[in-house]
Amino acid sequence: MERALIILKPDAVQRGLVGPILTRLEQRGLKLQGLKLMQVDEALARRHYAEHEGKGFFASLVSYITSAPVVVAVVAGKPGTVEMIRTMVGATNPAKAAPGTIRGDFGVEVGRNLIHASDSPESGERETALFFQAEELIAEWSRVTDPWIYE
Ligand code: IDP
Ligand code: MG
Repeated sequence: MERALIILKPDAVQRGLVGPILTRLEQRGLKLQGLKLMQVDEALARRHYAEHEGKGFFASLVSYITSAPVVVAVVAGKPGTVEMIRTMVGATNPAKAAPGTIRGDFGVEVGRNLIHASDSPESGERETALFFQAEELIAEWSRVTDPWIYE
């Protein structure tokens, strides 16, 4: 199994898009391992986005992600899942994201792009550990639909 950390950013929560966005991931057949509402503090935001420190948008990114509650989820599937989720999420700038993607269907601006998704299996593990304690996750559970999703 491979997993991604998903953050439904403050704009997604404020706009009432938690359900519609999670529905897309569920409908695809992906399996939840963790899910919670939380407020990200500045320290966590800076660690999560450490790769962007020093860039012009870093301060506004930290301010955006800490501005109101977010919903975080860990979503798992077979190898290739992280890349598949990134395809579902769409380009970083919603104005350039393809229709049918989450950002392409719900957003218009890069500073309000609704969702974070890990960009590699390694990021998925690193980010999951940043946002969830081990006891908050259920890594192995069976679903009656599993054989109807995976051959
Ligand atoms: P990603 O979320 O598609 O992986 P990254 O390049 O990792 O995109 O950037 C992280 C986040 O930083 C983006 O989702 C977006 O919220 C913000 N961001 C990236 N580039 C810009 C920019 O040019 N202006 C404003 N915000 C940006
Ligand atoms: Mg990224």
